[in-house]
Amino acid sequence: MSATRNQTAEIAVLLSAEGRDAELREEVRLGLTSTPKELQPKWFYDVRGSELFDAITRIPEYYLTRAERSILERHAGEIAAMTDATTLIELGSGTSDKTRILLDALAPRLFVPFDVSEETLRASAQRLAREYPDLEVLAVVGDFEHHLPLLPANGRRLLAFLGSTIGNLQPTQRARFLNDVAATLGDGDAFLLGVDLVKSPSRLVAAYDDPAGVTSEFNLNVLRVLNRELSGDFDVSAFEHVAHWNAEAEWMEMFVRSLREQTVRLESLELDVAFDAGELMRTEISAKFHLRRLANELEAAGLAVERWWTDEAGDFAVLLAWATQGNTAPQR
Ligand code: SAH
Ligand code: AVI
Repeated sequence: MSATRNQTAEIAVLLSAEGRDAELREEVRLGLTSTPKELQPKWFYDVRGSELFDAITRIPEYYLTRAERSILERHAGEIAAMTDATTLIELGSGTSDKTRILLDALAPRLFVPFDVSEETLRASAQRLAREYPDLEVLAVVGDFEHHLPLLPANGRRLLAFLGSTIGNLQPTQRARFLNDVAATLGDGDAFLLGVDLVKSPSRLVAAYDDPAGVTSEFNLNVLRVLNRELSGDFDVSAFEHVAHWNAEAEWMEMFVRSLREQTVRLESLELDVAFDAGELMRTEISAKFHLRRLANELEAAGLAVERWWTDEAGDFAVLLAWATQGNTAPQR
């Protein structure tokens, strides 16, 4: 894959609209016919969903983005010196807002924002290409659960996965993903992972159930996605947002709760879905981590944690790791 400069990003599509549609249909059919019902969080991110997530990052209760930004601001120079990367790849890049801190410190030759949400990715990649005229920007539309082996392999790479998006994967998905990351990293490539840490349930619930109702809008938006993409007739006003701390699993979970007994039709799937009054459908988990335990998990997947940093309050952490099998960290 090569890219044209002139302040324009090149776009590579690994996940076609047809491929995405087929996956959406399969996952939604499975999720809505299971007991309990469940949807995968990656369907949140249509254009409106990405805008709503962006708004979430600015609400006072959602400390995650600010905490991660403060870590990057303080340690990006160190990360750049330790990795010496010439290519920065960002998985689940969204608007690549915090990434600018890494771009400024690293000054890589190539930046590869990677996301499943095509329109948001295209817009933010073009914005970055204009802002950084000397940077080659190659945006990749793909799914990080399927397409890691297809990432460009130019130069020494830093693979960043920020925002604690890893927490949105179920433990089995997470283990598979970490194995894929380890298999993808070549000699001297590094993995930079941002994670939210376990803390008081009251702060966590406030972060996922803000009084302004932005998270509620974000959550319920997934029903609008299904209405549009699958010719559904969800009455969004007949559902409400629920955020709950699952103490046993140590994750926040979001649900939509049916406010009445109702049947929803998804015409494209020729599927009628019955909801009881009060029935919960899970739309997201957001796991919270203990650093030592997470480092062991990375180790088991073949990733050796070299360093981690937290913000001053100890709310959030950024870890830097190398693959252990056949790979070596850069000599310093
Ligand atoms: N990294 C940014 C955005 C986080 S929002 C930040 O830290 O603020 C999560 C992002 O991951 C969204 O842009 C969403 O489209 C993307 N995403 C979710 N699941 C994905 C998947 N399976 N493959 C690729 N991108 C995914
Ligand atoms: C993208 N992801 C890490 C966010 C999170 O905190 O789990 C999505 C989100 N859900 C509710 N608020 C934000």
